[in-house]
Formats: sequence, structure tokens, C-alpha cells
Amino acid sequence: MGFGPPAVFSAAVDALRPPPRLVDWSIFAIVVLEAVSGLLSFTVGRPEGWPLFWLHRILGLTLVVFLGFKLARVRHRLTDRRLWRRSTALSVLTLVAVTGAVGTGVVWVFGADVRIAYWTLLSVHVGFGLALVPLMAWHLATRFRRPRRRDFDRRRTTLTYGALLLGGAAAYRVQETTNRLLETRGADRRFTGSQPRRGDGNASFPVTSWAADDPDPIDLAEWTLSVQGEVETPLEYGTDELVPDSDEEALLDCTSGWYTVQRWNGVRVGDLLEAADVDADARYVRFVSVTGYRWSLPIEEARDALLATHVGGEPLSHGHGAPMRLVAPGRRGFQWVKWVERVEVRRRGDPVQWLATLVSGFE
Ligand code: HEM
Ligand SMILES: Nc1nc2c(c(=O)[nH]1)N[C@H]1C(S)=C(S)[C@@H](COP(=O)(O)O)O[C@H]1N2
Ligand SMILES: [Mo]
Repeated sequence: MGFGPPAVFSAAVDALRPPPRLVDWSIFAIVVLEAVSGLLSFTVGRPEGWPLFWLHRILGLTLVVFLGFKLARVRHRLTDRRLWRRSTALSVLTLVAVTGAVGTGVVWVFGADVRIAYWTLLSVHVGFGLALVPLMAWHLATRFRRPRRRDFDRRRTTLTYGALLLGGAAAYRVQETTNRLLETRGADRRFTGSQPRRGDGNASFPVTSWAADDPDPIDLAEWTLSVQGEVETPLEYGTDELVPDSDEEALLDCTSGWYTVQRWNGVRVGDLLEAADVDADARYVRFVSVTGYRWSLPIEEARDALLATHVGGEPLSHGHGAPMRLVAPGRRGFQWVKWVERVEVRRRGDPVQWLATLVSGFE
């Protein structure tokens, strides 16, 4: 038995530790909640969405404590060879994935930006996180034990979980303060966790495309922009008929973890819709790329959006979506369709667009 803080600390930890079955199920529940909150957070671009990011951060840090409880209990099964079973390999893999997910999350928050091939650390984090869900489910299935009534004691359980969540929130505050004091790049993150890319124009921010969405440069003599669907007068414009007469400063925030603020120049979507004379029952506007990649916005939001031909005073480069790309302020980067060739006015939204963004470009 030691003296001083360690003894006090271990007594506090003992008092907090939930029964084993509850520890196991809590870890599983946290992992599922993390995957769900992480994925949902990718659709959030406006500051009102901050609670989702906080939930994700706090739960992620709380998970560290549960993993500590768990490892203290099962460590000997990994260190003692005689206890190895076939399922041990799966357990080790699950441990690697959970360590990877939490580790990359925390390191990212501190602003480290090591890149693995062209993946940012945040993309690696998402990879670990998504792999973890099936691994954890499988791991649990090899030793399924339902929590019992006696695992719960209302007062004790409430206190324990309350204390652990508060601990997670406190740890996150400590982390943010440390970031600020040490002036790490992590201090610069937006509420979404994204880090800034500064400067103006094409060269100041990365080109980001999904898996196979990589068209050849577009021949301006062939390309047209059409406006169709629920309109009185379908329209079709060539490049020289589109005069960039609107400009706007807008923030592009990619879910791979960076953001940039640029001056965009182009055509207001509302002006196109007015020229085409939309029908009264129109509700959505779908922007379709030459690659098939597409996204829809509610019509009122679409009116305010821009189809940009220029960024930072320069004509858009091919990689950034020339001749035209959608600029949708308040939306995450993946919704800013590049190489747009069709504007479709529709009555309905488009649930399949999620799939279309993932598979577009594949033959
Ligand atoms: C399922 C297992 C996952 C675990 C255990 C986990 C855990 C964590 C942890 C511990 C952090 C750092 C929190 C901090 O240090 O303050 C973090 C950050 C983050 N995670 Fe996850 N995560 C998981 C999955 C995901 C997924 C699937 C996504 C997205 C699809 C995601 C998106 C993010 C983002 C955007 C951040 C950065 C937040 C910031 O910079 O403040 N996570 N995660
Ligand atoms: N057609 C098409 N548009 C696209 C993409 C894509 O892969 N294909 N990537 C999206 C993503 S994920 C982001 S973050 C932004 C990035 O724009 P940028 O390449 O100009 O930085 O474009 C979006 N528009
Ligand atoms: Mo992105």
C-alpha cells in the first residue's frame, strides 16, 4: 500500500468502478454513440450544432476511464500465455482499434497534422472509429453476458456515471486550455475540429475529391449549364453566356479536417431560378456534377447559394471544380458540388444523394 496521492487516487477509482458487466456494456454503448455522433457531426456546418461535437469529445475521453477499468480486470489474460484462446486475437485487435480511435482523436485535438499518404489524421481517426463498431460487437458476442438487476443501484450508478461524464468534460477543458497556453495548432480549430488553411485562391487550400471522382479537365467548348425540372422555361448556358456578377466571402469546411475562407465569384442561383421561372410546387434544387456526384438544397437556401467560377480573384482551377462549383455557405465541404453541369428544380429531396457521393466516378 503506498502513501499520498496514489493511494487517494486508487481509492477514488475503486469507488467509481461500476460492476464488470456494466463496464463492458458501457464501453460498447460509448463506441456506438461515438460512431453515431461522429457521423452525424459530419453534416453539421453551423455553430448551433456545437453540442454534438462536445458530446463526442466528452464521451471519447470518458471511454479512456472505462478502458482503464476493463484493462485492469483482464490484463492478466493477455500477459499470461496459458490463458490465450482463439478469441484472444480478436480481443487484441479490438484493443488496437480502440486505442487507435481514441489516440488519433486526442492527438488531432492537439493540432498534430501528420499525414498518412493523403489522409489527414482525422480521416484515420474516422477509419479506426468505424472499424471499431463491428470489432466491438463481435468481441462482445464471444462472451455475451447480460447486465443483471443487481449491477444497478440507482444512486450509485447515477453518481458514478455523472462523475465520469463530468471528468470527461473537465479533461476536455484542460486539453483546450493546454492547447491555448502552448499555442499549438490545435488551438486554431473551428467548432467542427477543422484546422485553417490560410491564403487566397486556388493554391491556398487542398483539392479534395472522393474515391473515384476525378474527371478529365472539362472542355469549355462542349460544356453547358442547364436549368431544368419544375420550371416554365428550361435554360441552357454556354461558358461565355454566364457572367460572374455576384461575389461572396464563404467558408469551406471539409470533413477531413481543414477549412478555408475565400472570396468566391460567380452566378447567384436565385438569378438562374428567376430566369427559368420555377413552378409553385418546387421545393428542392439539385446540383449535379459531370461525374454524377450531386447534392440538393431546399429551394430557399439554394436561391442564396452561388455557382462560382472564380476563387480569390482567380478563375477556378480544374481540381477545384472549373468551370463551375457550388458554394453553399453553412454546409460542409462535401455538399459543395464541383464541375456542376445541371441545376434540377424538384418537388422532393434526394435521399440517394448520400450513396451517389460515395460511388460517383466508379464505372
Ligand atoms: C467509434 C469510435 C470513436 C471513438 C472512441 C472516438 C473518440 C474520439 C476522441 C477521444 C476524440 C478526441 C476528443 C478530445 O480529445 O477532446 C475524438 C475527436 C473527434 N472525432 Fe471521434 N471517435 C470515434 C469515432 C468517430 C467517427 C466515426 C467520426 C466521424 C465520422 C469521428 C469524428 C471526430 C471528430 C471530427 C473529432 C475532432 C473533434 C475536435 O477536433 O475537437 N469520431 N474522437
Ligand atoms: N463532383 C465532386 N464534387 C465535390 C467532391 C467530389 O469528390 N466530387 N468533393 C467534395 C468535398 S469532400 C469537398 S471538401 C469539397 C472540396 O473542394 P476543393 O477540392 O475545391 O477543396 O468539394 C466537394 N465537391
Ligand atoms: Mo470534404
